[in-house]
Amino acid sequence: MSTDDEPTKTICPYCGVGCGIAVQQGDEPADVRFAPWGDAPVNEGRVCIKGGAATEVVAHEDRLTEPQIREDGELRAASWDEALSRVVAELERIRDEHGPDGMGFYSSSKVTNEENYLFQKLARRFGTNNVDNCTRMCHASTVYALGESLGAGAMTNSMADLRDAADVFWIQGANPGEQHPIANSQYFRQAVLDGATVVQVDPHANKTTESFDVAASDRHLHLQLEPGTDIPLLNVVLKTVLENDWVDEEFVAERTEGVADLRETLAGFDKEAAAEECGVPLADIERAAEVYATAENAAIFTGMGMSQHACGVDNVQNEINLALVTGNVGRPGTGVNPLRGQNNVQGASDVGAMPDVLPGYQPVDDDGAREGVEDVWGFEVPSEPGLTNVEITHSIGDTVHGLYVMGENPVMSEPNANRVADLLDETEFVVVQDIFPTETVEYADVVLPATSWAERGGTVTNTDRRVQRMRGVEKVHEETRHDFDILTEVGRRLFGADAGFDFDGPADIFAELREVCPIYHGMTYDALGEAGIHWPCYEPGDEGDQYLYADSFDTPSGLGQIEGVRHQPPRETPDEAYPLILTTARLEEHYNTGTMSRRSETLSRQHPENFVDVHPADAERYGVEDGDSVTLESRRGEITLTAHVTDAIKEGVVWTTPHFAAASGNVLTNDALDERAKIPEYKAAAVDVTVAAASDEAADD
Ligand SMILES: Nc1nc2c(c(=O)[nH]1)N[C@H]1C(S)=C(S)[C@@H](COP(=O)(O)OP(=O)(O)OC[C@H]3O[C@@H](n4cnc5c(=O)[nH]c(N)nc54)[C@H](O)[C@@H]3O)O[C@H]1N2
Ligand SMILES: Nc1nc2c(c(=O)[nH]1)N[C@H]1C(S)=C(S)[C@@H](COP(=O)(O)OP(=O)(O)OC[C@H]3O[C@@H](n4cnc5c(=O)[nH]c(N)nc54)[C@H](O)[C@@H]3O)O[C@H]1N2
Ligand code: SF4
Ligand SMILES: [Mo]
Repeated sequence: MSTDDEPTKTICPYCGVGCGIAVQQGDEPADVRFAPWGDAPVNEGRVCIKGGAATEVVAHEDRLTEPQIREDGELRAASWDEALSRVVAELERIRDEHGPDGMGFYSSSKVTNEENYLFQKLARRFGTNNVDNCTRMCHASTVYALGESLGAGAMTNSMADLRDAADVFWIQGANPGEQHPIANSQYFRQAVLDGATVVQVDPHANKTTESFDVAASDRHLHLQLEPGTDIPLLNVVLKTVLENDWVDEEFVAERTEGVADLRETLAGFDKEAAAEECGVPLADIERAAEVYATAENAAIFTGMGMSQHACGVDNVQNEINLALVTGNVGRPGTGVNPLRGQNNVQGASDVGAMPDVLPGYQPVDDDGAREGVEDVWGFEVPSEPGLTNVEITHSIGDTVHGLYVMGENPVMSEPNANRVADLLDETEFVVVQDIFPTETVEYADVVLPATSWAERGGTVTNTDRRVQRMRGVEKVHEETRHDFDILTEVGRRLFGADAGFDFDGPADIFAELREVCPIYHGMTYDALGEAGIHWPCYEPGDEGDQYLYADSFDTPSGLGQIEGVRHQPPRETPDEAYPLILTTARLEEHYNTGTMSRRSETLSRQHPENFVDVHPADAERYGVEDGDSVTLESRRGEITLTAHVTDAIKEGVVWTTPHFAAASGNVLTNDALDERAKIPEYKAAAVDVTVAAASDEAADD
């Protein structure tokens, strides 16, 4: 390809906003540069710092460039034939010795719909439903609550209608200013400039706070609560709504059920005591309740601060309660809106890379649904739901003995990382298919090098359900293979030719995918064009609604489900030995386990290493000064990192990130799971802080 060629239009590999960007390849394949895509549908040419820097990692010197096999403890280069033969032999051995449920398959929100589709089909053809993707660690609880109470585990509204119609943004446990920057700047900020009010519920001040000037404005509010107290906070809000007759009685009567249960739950509820538990003045919560409940259109954004708790489902249920009692669902500018994480987390789930559902969220234990899919696939699908990804890890050595890890880095992303490392060490066989030598690769028996996001085509689905096409430039490294090529080859070797893995690229795979995935059925690969199509798209020409539930909910009764919930403290709370609450969250310039962002010069400049935010009062209590090297210790391990003393964080709470291998936040986190959604409690653990070494400056004083 020469420099005269038109840039290749594709989709940003980072977050779920789904911005269009273009890639320009020079005469050398490794010369891969960013180019703007001016009329891209979601972002119209604008990108955040990550989108602009995305091409920096494509030809990075650390890329995995050839297959590897572990021999005498060391990884060595191997041919594709040798590596794939080993994978197939080990998978067959594990199936013979332990049965098909002896394998766990981690799928990836970083790869396309077609690749996720192939991967879950491979797991199911192998005979197991033990297949999951990172949505489990992310919005599993949100998806569960929204699915049960409204109908679909997705945003109720779209970025565009929220921009045009919302009068209030209630942002709880989400930081769109850093995690979904273009949604924030191009959509939500417009509404705020037009007069919308922001209520932010977060223990930490961040760029969302800054971008709306929340602290300085009389209009906006920041409720800086203690982590894990979102249920009592929302119960104060709900009780205030009930007391003041801010209930939308007509909506509640016609469109919901369960309000009596909510009234009963809140009957003896003590607002004063609850506010104290949250660490937020009661008057502030009451004012926030009034702002939300008296607005014409009020929208809720919900993020990891809500979902990543052992009570994650109930956290989100309480937001649903608030939206339903005030009639804030089913119109533009309202609803309960999870901004999805990775660029294809929505799609990975849509196409069935989950242990309990087939493509299109058809339950695996529904005989009719299974038969429909089996007719197309030509093999029997196991009828029992499989294990979720964290459950797979926790079952290693018990029922699970082998792992196929595609585009995930569980050694860093799962909670209680030291335990995860020990378990992976015990696993009989691990194959990792990635683009970089991740921390998980250190436990791999076979490493399969994939091409990166910029080098291949396929489709991805963004946070407001828009299915868009990615397009690839020429491969940078000859020996790498596209994930879809690797998977079709593994499928053919495991199950033979004509066993359902003979595909000729993404368009061919998409054609089968739409046969078994009703919500994608009306789309064709060609019809997606440059604008993409929103699901649900049952028949050609359908275009998914901008907002859901205008007339009814997709629940068995057609009514929205209200259900009172009570405070459940985090599984681990502070005590004398571990007196502080740790929460972990993200930075704008880094991305998840950092495999890509740490390798980008532009992105790693701002925060080259991990740090912990400590409140000035806690700093004084524990003798910590800004810049000190401190040790954070939990019951599960310890890390050493730099202290930032700042009142951006609530007193009694410390805040760090999961982005850095050298001081990985997940060494400390608790692996307690929400019972229903199985999401881990990344957002609350008890820790202790001690000074490891004073900063130079402090030492000089
Ligand atoms: N720059 C960047 N963008 C990303 C990512 C990234 O790593 N970097 N990751 C992507 C992914 S996979 C995801 S899922 C999304 C996540 O996007 P968000 O949902 O915004 O995720 P976080 O930053 O983890 O957490 C959001 C906020 O929750 C707050 N919080 C912590 N504990 C609590 C609590 O108990 N209650 C409340 N109310 N708030 C709490 C944190 O202080 C933080 O400000 O971002 C996506 N976009
Ligand atoms: N403490 C704490 N831990 C957390 C969170 C938190 O808030 N706090 N958040 C959780 C959340 S929301 C999420 S989503 C998870 C994310 O957990 P993971 O999905 O494990 O983390 P990523 O760093 O996104 O890993 C993606 C992997 O895909 C690889 N990759 C990129 N492109 C390709 C490709 O084209 N092909 C292949 N085969 N591989 C590719 C990358 O190199 C990387 O290794 O982390 C969770 N962990
Ligand atoms: S907002 Fe998300 S999709 Fe858009 S450029 Fe930034 S990281 Fe990429
Ligand atoms: Mo995520």
